[in-house]
Parts: sequence; structure tokens; C-alpha cells
Amino acid sequence: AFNGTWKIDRNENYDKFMEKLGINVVKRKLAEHDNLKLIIEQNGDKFIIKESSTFRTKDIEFTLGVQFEYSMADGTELTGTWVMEGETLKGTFTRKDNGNTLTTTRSLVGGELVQCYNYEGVDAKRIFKKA
Ligand code: MYR
Repeated sequence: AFNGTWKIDRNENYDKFMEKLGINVVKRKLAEHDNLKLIIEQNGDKFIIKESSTFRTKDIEFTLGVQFEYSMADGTELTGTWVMEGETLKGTFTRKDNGNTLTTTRSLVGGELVQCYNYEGVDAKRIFKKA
């Protein structure tokens, strides 16, 4: 159901979330308009995600429940896992530099892909439309 090409449509509270992560204002302004595109291919428990944005292109592979590493566009490194709960993907990641937890979910709402984020009490959303 997550399979396909998803293009960012809008953000909610993303600036405040990035500020909490410690990302400076210049990078935050660029990141608000990063034209993020995700191509998601799910095969059973295995996912391949092709991420592209104004910052970079990156392929990510993970298996549900299996820990993997991910570096954010600003270089911050995370380690964590995605699991499926019902129809929702739930991710729990730890920052390698300070040990803090970043949680995220992906779900389909009215034909859109909604990714929610939480870091240190600040919530944000990024909402994608199918290309
Ligand atoms: C994936 O499934 O796409 C890879 C793993 C994603 C982990 C969580 C991503 C958090 C990104 C936060 C962006 C902060 C702004 C630079």
C-alpha cells in the first residue's frame, strides 16, 4: 500500500521540529522546500526507499524489526528500526551524537502519505501526494 512514488506536498510544524533538532535557520529554510520525493518498494518485510531532494539522492534498505543506520540530510546519524503496527509504520531511532530518541510514523490518510515526527516533545508532519 505504501508502494509508489510520493512527492512532498506540505509540512506542519516542520520548522519548529528541525529547530529542536538543532538545525540552523539557513538549513531549515532550505529544508522547508527540499522537494522531497520517496519511491517506496515493499516486498513482504523488506523495504527499499529511494529518497531524493534538493540536498541529495540516497537509497535506503531495511527489514521490519531489524536495526539499521540512517544519516539525515544534515549529516546527523541515527540508528533504529521500523515496525508495522496494523496499517501504520512506526519508526524509533536514536541519535548517535546525543542518544536522544526520534520517533516517526508513516500512514495513508485519504490517499496521502502522512509522515509524523516527534523529537524531544515537538511534533511535525510531512504530507506527500502520489505522483
Ligand atoms: C526511511 O525510511 O526513509 C529511512 C529512515 C528514516 C528515519 C527517520 C528520518 C528522520 C528524518 C528527520 C529529518 C530532519 C530534518 C533534516
